[in-house]
Amino acid sequence: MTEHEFVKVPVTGAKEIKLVTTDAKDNGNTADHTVWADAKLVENSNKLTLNIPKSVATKVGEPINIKEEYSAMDPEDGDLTAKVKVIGADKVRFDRAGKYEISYVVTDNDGNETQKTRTISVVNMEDYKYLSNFDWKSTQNSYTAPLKDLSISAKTLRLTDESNKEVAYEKGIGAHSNSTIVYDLTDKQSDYFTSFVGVDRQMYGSVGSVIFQVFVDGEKQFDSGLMNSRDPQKFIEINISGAKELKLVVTDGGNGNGSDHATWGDTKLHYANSERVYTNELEKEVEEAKVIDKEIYTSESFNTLQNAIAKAEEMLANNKATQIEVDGVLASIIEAKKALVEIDLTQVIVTNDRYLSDSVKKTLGLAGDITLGNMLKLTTLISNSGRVSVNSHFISSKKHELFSNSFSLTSILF
Ligand SMILES: [Ca+2]
Ligand SMILES: [Ca+2]
Repeated sequence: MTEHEFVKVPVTGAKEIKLVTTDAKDNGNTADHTVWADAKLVENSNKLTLNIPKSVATKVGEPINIKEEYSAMDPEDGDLTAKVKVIGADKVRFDRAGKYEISYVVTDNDGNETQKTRTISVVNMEDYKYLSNFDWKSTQNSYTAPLKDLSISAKTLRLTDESNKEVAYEKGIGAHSNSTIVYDLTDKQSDYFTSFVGVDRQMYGSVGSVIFQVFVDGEKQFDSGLMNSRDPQKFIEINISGAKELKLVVTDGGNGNGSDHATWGDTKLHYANSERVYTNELEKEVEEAKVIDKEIYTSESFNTLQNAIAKAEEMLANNKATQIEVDGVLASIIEAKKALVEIDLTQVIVTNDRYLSDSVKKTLGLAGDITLGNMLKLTTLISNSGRVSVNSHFISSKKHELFSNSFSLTSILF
């Protein structure tokens, strides 16, 4: 060997590597200065770094951009971002509550697959659990411990509304400044926290004055400012998707804790409910399918649609179907609609009864042949002799015969 050569040898799983240089047989070892240049062990690792966006939550009807940035960097192959496959992003529906998973999958040049998943939670705010149904993790109180579902004076939780009227809440927390209540959110699968807050109505007109604060994972997400005893309640709504800890704080507002009855009213954790079943699309489709004109389609194709409609109506009436079942029937109606076969209305009607034929033409004002379409327009036909009388109901009840290729008008009418 006279020139340099690049050598690449797989050593996966090997225990020993031995580098050998010989004298290339016959000419001895004179001047055999050999060099292993830039010798290195390259790791074909699966230590790829895949960065994906965080799981997020939004409300039904409030779409968010889910095509956020992601990246894939492999120690050996470099930037593999272009090879990342995003799966499930097209299945996210912002018009339906649910938890939608988006997976990011990338395979490096050595075949190592890396996958990460995040969840898009779409929340109907009517899906909630009351916070007071859970135990808090800890409380710190300078005066007295908080109460679940009662004001701090052990009465109904009450606040003051915008028009200065009393509002009562069955659920919530009664606290007294200074108060800190901590909840562990890791087992609660919630996406939004909501609550009304204010000085309890019990202390209306008193010196009671407090400040409410909400911390999510140690970060302050809400501050009520100073609330006096006559102030109307304030509403809190915080996105807590993916959060681990919720901390509810009441301070004394700087004037001491006298009369500081602080009420957290109607305090809720809202979640993305995958069990919620949406039937609005099915209802709309059934409504539209029911007014389809049966006259212009073959009985067979029209009956298929009728069966799908009947199944849908049964499903809508019993109210027990899952979303998958509802969507299945919806698909079958859409399919049946597409598969409707139109009757050939240009088909010419044949009759040997000249008299009858003339009567039909006269009634419809026709000059040429009588077509099936003409017949379906026929609402009344009375021959001059008075022996023929037919209406559209009769015609449609005879559709099978009308549709067959070998009928004659007389066979229908007599
Ligand atoms: Ca690699
Ligand atoms: Ca105070």
